[in-house]
Amino acid sequence: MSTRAGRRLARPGHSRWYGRRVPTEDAPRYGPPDALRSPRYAGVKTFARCPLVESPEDVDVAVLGIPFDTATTNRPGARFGPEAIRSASIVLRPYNPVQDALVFGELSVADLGDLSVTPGNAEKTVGQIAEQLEPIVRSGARTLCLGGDHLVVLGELRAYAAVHGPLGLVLLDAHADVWDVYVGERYYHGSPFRRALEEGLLDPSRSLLAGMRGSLYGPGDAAMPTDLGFEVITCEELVALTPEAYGARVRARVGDGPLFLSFDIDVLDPAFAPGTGTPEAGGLQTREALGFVRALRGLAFSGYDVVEVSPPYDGPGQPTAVAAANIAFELLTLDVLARGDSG
Ligand SMILES: [Mn+2]
Repeated sequence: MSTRAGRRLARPGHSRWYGRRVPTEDAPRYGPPDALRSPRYAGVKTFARCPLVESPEDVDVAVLGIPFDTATTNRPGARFGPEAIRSASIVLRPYNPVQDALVFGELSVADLGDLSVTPGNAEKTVGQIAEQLEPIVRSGARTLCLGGDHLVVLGELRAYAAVHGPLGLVLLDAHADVWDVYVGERYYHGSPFRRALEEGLLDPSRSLLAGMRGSLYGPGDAAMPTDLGFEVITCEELVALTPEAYGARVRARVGDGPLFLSFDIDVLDPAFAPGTGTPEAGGLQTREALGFVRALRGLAFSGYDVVEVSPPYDGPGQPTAVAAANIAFELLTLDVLARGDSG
């Protein structure tokens, strides 16, 4: 790269790879390049074609992959989830018409690459995730993490709680993930929220878990999350609610204080999201899930994730990864709607 090109590409409002991004002087520093100058399928597959950067400086939302699936109990493969979601995300356009939000253009969004993990060591990996995320959280950026099996959220919550204190949790998931021990292991993808409670990372009285369904180990399992202080909306109840009614339930529950939103792709029916670690029949359609997420507009979340995408089990056309990428876009939209363009 010539010196002149280096200066040109370093200017705010420019992408490293594709040249000029948004034709205004006060545009945020980072965002996807203009697809009318280079097609959306071109280039390195970062999230939504946002630039790959190392520092959270000038970043409103940092997208990170967590390529880890050691804590999976059934179908592995979520270690490849970030890569698949990134590939599916390249066709995201800047504007969300349903929410009337110019996501890329109001938010500075960058892909900060993948976190370091240790395949085969779940407990160590949780610590690594927390250690790597905490400085990004301290910088003031929100994070949108792409899993990875659901245990990764424990590392995310450690980082956020270290900065903000205990968080309210809004969870969309087929499972409450509050089981205790599985085949002798305390750190697995069915236990992160029980571990988070034990560590004081969550405020269950400000948390609402929705979408739970499927067979259980015994009659006591269904009451487990409520016994721990969480509110639960089962999938059977959820599908009978309008998105607005669901949004009202969440608002009534979470009150004021820091919030985290975790979206497990297995809340979708396996017909819509076959590529996941623990599929459960009778879930949401992709369209319904988008509606429930959109109904959270106005809530200010500190962090977000989309987890449990397992590409080896995905179908032709990668419907699971496509759904995950679009859910991620809705999460970014929530961030715009909650904060405006100031980040
Ligand atoms: Mn889960």
